[in-house]
Amino acid sequence: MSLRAHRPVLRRPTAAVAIVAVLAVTALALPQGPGRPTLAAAHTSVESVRPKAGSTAKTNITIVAMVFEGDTRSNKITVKGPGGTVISKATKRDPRNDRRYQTALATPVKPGKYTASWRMTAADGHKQKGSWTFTVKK
Ligand SMILES: [Cu+2]
Repeated sequence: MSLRAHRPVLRRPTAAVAIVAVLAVTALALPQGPGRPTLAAAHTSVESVRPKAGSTAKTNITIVAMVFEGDTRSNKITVKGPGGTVISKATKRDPRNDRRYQTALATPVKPGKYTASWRMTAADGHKQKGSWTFTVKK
């Protein structure tokens, strides 16, 4: 399971601090609001998933959802059940929040082990992926 997204590998901490400081100052100088350029937006990580990793859901589950910590361009969630059967439908982004995604599931969902995999492109263009598992019981 890798809920955490990739982190930048910075060999020179002092340089990293300088870059962050420049970006922070630049971000402060930019106008705020939805139209704000995403200059300072870095690659991001997962804030939360539903159902939670390692949790048990009931067979009446209809949605798998994700929230990222930062802005994203796109994301695709694929949910596979017993035997590798894909039960997720198209991934939809919240039209008002580019950090939130969900997919409807083909119902009824059978009891068993499920894996939700995701492939996301962050606002900075970096591609990231990960997965988590949950169980469905009657
Ligand atoms: Cu990145």
